[in-house]
Amino acid sequence: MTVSDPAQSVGSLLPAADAKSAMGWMHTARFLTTAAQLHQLPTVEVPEIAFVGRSNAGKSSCINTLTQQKQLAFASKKPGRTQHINLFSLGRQNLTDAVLADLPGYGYAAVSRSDKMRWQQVMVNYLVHRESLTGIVLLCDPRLGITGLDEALLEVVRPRVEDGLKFLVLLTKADKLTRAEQTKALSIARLQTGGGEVRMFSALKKQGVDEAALLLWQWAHPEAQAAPDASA
Ligand SMILES: Nc1nc2c(ncn2[C@@H]2O[C@H](COP(=O)(O)OP(=O)(O)O)[C@@H](O)[C@H]2O)c(=O)[nH]1
Ligand SMILES: [Mg+2]
Repeated sequence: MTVSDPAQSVGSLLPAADAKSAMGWMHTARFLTTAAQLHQLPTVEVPEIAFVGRSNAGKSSCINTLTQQKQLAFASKKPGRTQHINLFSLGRQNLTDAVLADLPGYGYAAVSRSDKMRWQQVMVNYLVHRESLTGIVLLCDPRLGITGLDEALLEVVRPRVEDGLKFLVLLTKADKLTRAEQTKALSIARLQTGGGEVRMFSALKKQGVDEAALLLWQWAHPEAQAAPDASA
């Protein structure tokens, strides 16, 4: 199975999206497939954006909020899929123009050491070798900050980020922090990620949702950014 690039048929001069159309685009997300290993994933010829983070960081809530669909991350919770890479297609039917990848959360204490090692290997394999991988969204609970496991993941993807892989850190559950705590959490995370893109996000209060959707749309449609701004 191959998900091919619709760019040829759509044409390359896409108008730049606003937050509303980016949210509409996110809402088109639908389950594509699930796999336990990198080699079982279909070849994807459109940009693929992976969501990663510690278990309980708020990844499912974030994906549900961004796609405005309760049942989507539920697909990842089906028995047998919790340790799988789950792919979701984005774009109008038959015009898939991006894929979201939901990677299992790491750092869950109640998992055996051998399961952790096996999963780490799948994750590293995916992050290092997945050809269609265009961007990564790392979700962190700001009350924990960027932990050792998150840093290990950052280390794994560093060469690809230096090579142009897009990267966004979302500090989740912003509603649990005061304004001052949010500002502080942002500065610390920016320092820890070497000045990378870091934003606050709350699934509960819908904070940072439009901004994240717009950024992901731009990652998936780099050709649109280069197009002249009609409103200028
Ligand atoms: N207050 C608050 N709680 C959240 C938010 N996002 C997730 N949570 C809670 O954090 C816990 C873990 O969320 P979940 O999305 O399942 O995390 P995952 O394990 O990373 O997929 C759940 O109890 C959620 O209700 C948020 O924006 N605000
Ligand atoms: Mg989850």
